[in-house]
Amino acid sequence: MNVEESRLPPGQYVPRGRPVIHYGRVPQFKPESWDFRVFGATASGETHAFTWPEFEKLPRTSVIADFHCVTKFSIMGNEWNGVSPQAILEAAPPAEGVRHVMIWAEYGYSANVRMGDFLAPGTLFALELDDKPISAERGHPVRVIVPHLYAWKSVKWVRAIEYLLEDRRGFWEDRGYHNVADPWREQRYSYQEEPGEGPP
Ligand SMILES: Nc1nc2c(c(=O)[nH]1)N[C@H]1C(S)=C(S)[C@@H](COP(=O)(O)O)O[C@H]1N2
Ligand SMILES: [Mo]
Repeated sequence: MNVEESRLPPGQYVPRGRPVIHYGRVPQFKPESWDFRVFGATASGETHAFTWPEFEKLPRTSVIADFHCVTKFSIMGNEWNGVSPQAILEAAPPAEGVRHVMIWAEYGYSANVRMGDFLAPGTLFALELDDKPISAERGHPVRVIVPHLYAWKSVKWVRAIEYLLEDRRGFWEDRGYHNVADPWREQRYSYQEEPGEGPP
């Protein structure tokens, strides 16, 4: 087994090239009207909004990670640079009791993650891939990367996060996909969920 194979979760393969996939159209980035909102159960009870110049100035960090789509391809060794979820959490803290986060994109696409996955070391609000700004079709200007979960949780064109006091399903989780989505456990479909892994 070579290194790449040992890094591949069960059932995954490495394709030629780097596929691009998403549901719907690629949105147009308008820096003047773009904002990033933190809403739901915030500690202050208020929504916090970052403008593009504010968001761009947040401290940056890099993550090198593989990327696993539930349709079974994996893209290995991507270098992402961007803003850590901790930086956003510090600027707009959640209320006590928040254990889940809904990540929202343009056009209403969403994915829910547990707070532990949101704050995991690899999770990032990425602005760059391999030293270049993220391309339009890969999520420009900002996409989330949750590399340890199936890639539908890695929301492109992210515009908001919502702090949840109760877990709730996002776009694909509501359409038959697993609420947690750990590729190492092949958590692909919602029928595989164990008690406690999804909303009641
Ligand atoms: N906003 C948005 N983000 C999305 C999607 C989408 O349809 N809309 N698709 C997800 C899925 S299923 C995958 S596999 C990855 C694909 O990312 P890529 O195009 O960079 O390979 O984006 C994820 N993020
Ligand atoms: Mo995917």
